[in-house]
Amino acid sequence: MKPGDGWEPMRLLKKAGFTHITFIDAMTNHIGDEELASRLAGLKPDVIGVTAITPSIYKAEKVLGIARDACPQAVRVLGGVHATFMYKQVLSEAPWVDVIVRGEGEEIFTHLVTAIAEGRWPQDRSQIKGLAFRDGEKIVATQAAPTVKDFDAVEADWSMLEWEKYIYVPLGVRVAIPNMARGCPFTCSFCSQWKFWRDYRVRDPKKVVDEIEKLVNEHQVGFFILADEEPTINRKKFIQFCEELIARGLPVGCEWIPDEELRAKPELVKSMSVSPPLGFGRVRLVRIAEVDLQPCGGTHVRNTSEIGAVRVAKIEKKSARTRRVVLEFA
Ligand code: B12
Ligand code: SF4
Repeated sequence: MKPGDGWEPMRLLKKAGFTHITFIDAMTNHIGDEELASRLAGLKPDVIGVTAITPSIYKAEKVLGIARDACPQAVRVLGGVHATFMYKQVLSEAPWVDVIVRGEGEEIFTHLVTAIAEGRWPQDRSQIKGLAFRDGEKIVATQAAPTVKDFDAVEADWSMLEWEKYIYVPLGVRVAIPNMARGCPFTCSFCSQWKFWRDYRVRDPKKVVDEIEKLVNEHQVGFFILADEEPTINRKKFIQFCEELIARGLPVGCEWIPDEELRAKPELVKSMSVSPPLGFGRVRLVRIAEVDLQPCGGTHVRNTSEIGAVRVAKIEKKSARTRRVVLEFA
């Protein structure tokens, strides 16, 4: 797992009173099978949840196989995009998976864990929406659960992470993936995302910036990837998001590095068409708090709020994957 992967459900679980949660990131911590088995046996959990995208599905199935041997009393749950679509195949090839949570995990997982805690598992499982499980030789999928309607309330439980382990290598800073939107208004035939999230929902940009600010202040995160398929589709919200970020008044500072260091770190150059002035022995880098660091020889404000109010004038499509956001003074 990496920051963002599948753990929004944890926050809702805690809210529902299930506070005894342990998060194990076996991938990041290079935890081998034996060590994992002994940690699970020591924890004696009631429920074990694992996430997977397609490339990690066999590993995830194996982890739940280890869980079956290490703590057979626990209910073994698999969630995430692969199992959601491929539940028949997964339950056939890994019959030790007790149940699959299909789609958004927050509410379904809370209903499932509540049923387990109240002793209603497995007899009530067919009443819980959004599940798939084996019933003898049959594979049963219950009715699809509704999507999460109060998307603004969705915020990951970032306190569960050992932050020093989640580094965006090119910049050497901590990385997080806040959720800005779910779904997509388009329906490209090759894409799973609109089908997975179903309703297209965008969070209140102010709340996303609040979350980013908290991640910067509380966990010293320096790099963000927005979990959002196409942030510029909802222009109004994306513009609000940019304006809100600017309005937070993040400090702007300067640092100097030798020319050789910049040559060794080409990733610091973000604007392909403007190369930084080399040949003077050292290059000035401009740092905007933990948000940005790049070479620039021009004049700068000390704080983004000194710029005053700005608005996004237009968003130009420069290529299939690149947008230019043009700002102007309000
Ligand atoms: C940001 C991102 C990245 C980032 C960070 C990845 C990371 N590991 O965090 C980067 C750029 C590194 C990346 C890389 C890759 N990515 Co990517 N990525 C995304 C993106 C845009 C957002 C991920 C996210 O944070 N989503 C928000 C979280 C909350 O969603 P979620 O994890 O699915 O969890 C929800 C449910 O699935 C469920 N759930 C999930 N797990 C569990 C577990 C339990 C027990 C329960 C109950 C519920 C549950 O509940 C959650 C809340 O509702 C998604 C698309 C998307 N919008 O999700 C693609 C996506 C996950 N990536 C995808 C792919 C293919 C990859 C790569 C394999 C690409 C490649 N060829 O290299 C690599 C794999 C890297 C890796 N080892 O993880 C695909 C996976 C498709 C598939 N068939 O599985 C996706 C879905 C995009 C797509 N449609 O193509 N990715
Ligand atoms: S996320 Fe991208 S590829 Fe998928 S439906 Fe939307 S526009 Fe198409």
